[in-house]
Amino acid sequence: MRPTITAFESSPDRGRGLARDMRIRWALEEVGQPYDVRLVSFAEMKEPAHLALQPFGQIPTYEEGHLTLFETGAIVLHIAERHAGLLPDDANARARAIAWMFAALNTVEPPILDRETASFTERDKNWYAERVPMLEERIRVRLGELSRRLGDADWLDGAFSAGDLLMVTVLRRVEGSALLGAFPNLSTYIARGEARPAYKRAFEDQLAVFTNRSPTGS
Ligand SMILES: N[C@@H](CCC(=O)N[C@@H](CS)C(=O)NCC(=O)O)C(=O)O
Repeated sequence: MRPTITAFESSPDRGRGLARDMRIRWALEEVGQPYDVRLVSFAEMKEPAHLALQPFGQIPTYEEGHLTLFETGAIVLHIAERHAGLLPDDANARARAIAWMFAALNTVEPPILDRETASFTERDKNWYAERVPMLEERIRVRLGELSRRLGDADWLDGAFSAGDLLMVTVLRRVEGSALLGAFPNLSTYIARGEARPAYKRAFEDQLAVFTNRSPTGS
């Protein structure tokens, strides 16, 4: 059954692919599952119809027949469990790939989001200048740990998995920043993810929302 996801009608990143619908688009492209996209405005996201799908008034959501899901981790896991290509067949390797999905969202993303949120909401506060180096140091620690574990491998644990998909989308939030500069293997890792044909199709489709180009045909 063809799923429908929601995405920003007007994303603050103007199509840089940082909005989290990108994770779902990429996962669906990886497994070759066509999908529809319903664009929602910020106002609509806070209205009862959308809150029934996503209790926190956010995107993305995922509807497939009688199933409605929210939370990108849960949605990517659902897609990965029902299609080949995003999780290994071996039970232990599969469990490790799922652990990397959690690591991306629970361990690596939080310090990156803390820094982002502070830059949006605390910039005018007198403590901001003092707080930023501390927030950046927390990110640096995590990136260092991840960089050491990745080493010169292509992916986090064997073949590309849903764990890599989520990790790359998380790391893209600091792409181009000095924070990532100290970890060239992470920059190469992101580039490796971005070079995947499925990533490119997903990226073009989310960008098309802003440039009014036709989607690639998902
Ligand atoms: N943990 C959620 C986070 C969802 C989220 O933060 N979505 C953002 C867009 S990327 C959003 O809808 N922001 C608007 C808002 O929170 O009002 C997930 O992974 O799905």
